[in-house]
Amino acid sequence: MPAEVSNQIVPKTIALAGNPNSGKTTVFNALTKLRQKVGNYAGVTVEKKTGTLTLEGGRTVNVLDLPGTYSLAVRSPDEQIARDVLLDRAPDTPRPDLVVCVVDASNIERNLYLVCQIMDLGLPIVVALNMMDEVEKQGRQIDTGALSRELGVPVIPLVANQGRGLEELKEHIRAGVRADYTRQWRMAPDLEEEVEHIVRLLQRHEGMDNAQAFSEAMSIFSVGRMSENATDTQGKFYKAELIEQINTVQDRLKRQGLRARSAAVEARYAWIKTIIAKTVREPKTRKADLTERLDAILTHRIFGWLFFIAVMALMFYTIFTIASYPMEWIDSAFAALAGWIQTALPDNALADLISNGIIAGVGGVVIFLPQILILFFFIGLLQDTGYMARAAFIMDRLMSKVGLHGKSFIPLLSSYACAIPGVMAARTIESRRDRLVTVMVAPLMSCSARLPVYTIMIAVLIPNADAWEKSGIMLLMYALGTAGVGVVAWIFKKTLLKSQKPLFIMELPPYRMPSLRAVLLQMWERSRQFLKRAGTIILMMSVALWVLMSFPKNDQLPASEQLRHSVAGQIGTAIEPVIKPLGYDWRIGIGLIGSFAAREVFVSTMNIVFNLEEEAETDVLRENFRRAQWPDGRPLFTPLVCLGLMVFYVYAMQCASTVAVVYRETGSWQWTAFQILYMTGLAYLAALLVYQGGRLLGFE
Ligand SMILES: Nc1nc2c(ncn2[C@@H]2O[C@H](COP(=O)(O)OP(=O)(O)OP(=O)(O)O)[C@@H](O)[C@H]2O)c(=O)[nH]1
Ligand SMILES: [Mg+2]
Repeated sequence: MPAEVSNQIVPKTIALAGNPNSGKTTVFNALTKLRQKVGNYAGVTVEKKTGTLTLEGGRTVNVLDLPGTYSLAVRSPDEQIARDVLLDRAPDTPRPDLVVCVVDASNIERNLYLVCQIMDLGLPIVVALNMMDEVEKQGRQIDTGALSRELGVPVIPLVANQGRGLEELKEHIRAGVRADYTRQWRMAPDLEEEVEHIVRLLQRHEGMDNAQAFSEAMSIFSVGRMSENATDTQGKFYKAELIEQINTVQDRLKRQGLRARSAAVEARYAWIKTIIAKTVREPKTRKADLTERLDAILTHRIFGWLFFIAVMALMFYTIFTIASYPMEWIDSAFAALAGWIQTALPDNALADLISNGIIAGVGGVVIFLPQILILFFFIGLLQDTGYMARAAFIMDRLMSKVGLHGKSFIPLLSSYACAIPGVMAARTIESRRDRLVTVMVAPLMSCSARLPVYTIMIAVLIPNADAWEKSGIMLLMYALGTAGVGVVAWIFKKTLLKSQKPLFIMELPPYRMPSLRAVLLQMWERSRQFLKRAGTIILMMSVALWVLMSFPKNDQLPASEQLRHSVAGQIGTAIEPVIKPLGYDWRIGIGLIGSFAAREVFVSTMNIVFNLEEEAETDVLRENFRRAQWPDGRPLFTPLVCLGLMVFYVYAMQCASTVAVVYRETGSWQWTAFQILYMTGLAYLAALLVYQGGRLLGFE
């Protein structure tokens, strides 16, 4: 083995680091064959993910996908995760022995800043120069060989989403790596001298190596004068003697008006500029590209909104039209299954549980799978084209009035799909208070689990409506949720969580052709979760509710009275006085209580309710709804009740999984409990307003 490669090591753990939206997860998925979510906006990955890369020859390497970050000076929790791993402060993760810096080559200058900071850590580095296709489109040329020589680290051009360059990257990992570059950027000589002084102190007192000591010195400078109980990046306490000496240096710098931190930023950028000048050739002429032309319309003050509303309306229209066919197939399949069970099994409690409990409950929810698929097809398109970031941008204009900024909108828009990723995406927000406000309001956005409830209520409300009318009502529900977010956030910002209006910094990524794979992947992933919910939480709730609705059996009572005297019926009856002002009877009460576990459970519960009731002549829920009556013969599901129920589900926090995630992300059961209470209260008031207000106006 030649001497010069003898100190190369084959890495055991590699980390993918880079700016947000530079393609880290795309590279990660390609290396590990996993399917983590990618999307064309900043802040898709907010947790670190681990996978395994199998190299030619069978050797395996751990791969870490990190959240994107612009610099190692941390501002938000997701960036903190990336920084902790790189500085070896993450207790559960070994320090990577190779960092693959994924660089968005079409934004090379800004991206190299992080590369430069990571180089200061002294770890072996490979630069994965991604998005080379976009560089070509821009008409620029990057001399990757020269770039590698100038930086002193390997540079591998990549088009990760087409799989180009990945073999070279793997080959590089296999061949082994080492850190044999030196820092090339320099600050003013007297500053350098002082930095050097501290580096020597750290080496002597703390036993750090040169690179460790340097990055430690830079972070000491960024904090300023050290306190008595300062700790190093490993969390170890500094010796008092060392702190004193370091503070002497800091004081001296201050007297001379030298600012190490900003000097380092400038020096890094100056170095990057010289590298860019030597390695990047700009096109002679530049015309406005597609992104700029599209954005002139799509982020326009008026047209931007019109387009957004049109997209949403189209989405719902498709959901109502195309989805209705497969929904009918699923429905008849379940009906056939239930019929077969009834004939195949003797007429006993088990048959009843299967056909009236499980099939009615789970089947009643699974029917909605086609709608969920279509919803996620659209959401996937919006995310992968880059339109999502524009939607956040136009919303920002409105929402800055209530004190929320654009960064809250990615979490909120994600909550249209599901509040869980939405709440987690709030990690990208720097200010703790703004993060908390976002978490508190995110579940008010209508998620996919509301779809079944809305759909069924709309079908009862306007039986003969066409798909456009149905879409209109659906759009209204989504708008009500979004408006609720605005109002509630505004109140929070005025009262409990006062903070300054944050600066709006959000990147608008270029529009990209959506990758069909990424969209299909998300549809698949989401449907899997939806079906898993149906098979677990909904199944369990269906069985539990069936038991509560079937027992105790009372032979003295006529069959039609059995349900009412069951445990569930008695609970429903007990809360009837509370919900009667909303126009609901005890049967709806059972549905409301059941759906505290998950919103879809409302639909499955009502299915079970009407299947158990003797007079039910049909399995079709909306028919049963239309036929349901109060004891005095008045119809139960009047238009106002349907509308009120929808509005109730717009605002109510009926989702145990979201509650769990909110608790995890806020770390506070007080805030978690508060959220459940305020949302339930809001839901009740809104439904009351619809029902009683509507009656005052003469509707029924
Ligand atoms: N044109 C082009 N697009 C790419 C390339 N690599 C990734 N993309 C797209 O860029 C977008 C961002 O990719 P991600 O892999 O989610 O980026 P990330 O760095 O993980 O982003 P965060 O998790 O938000 O930090 C996605 O829409 C990808 O499909 C590439 O080489 N060329
Ligand atoms: Mg990512």
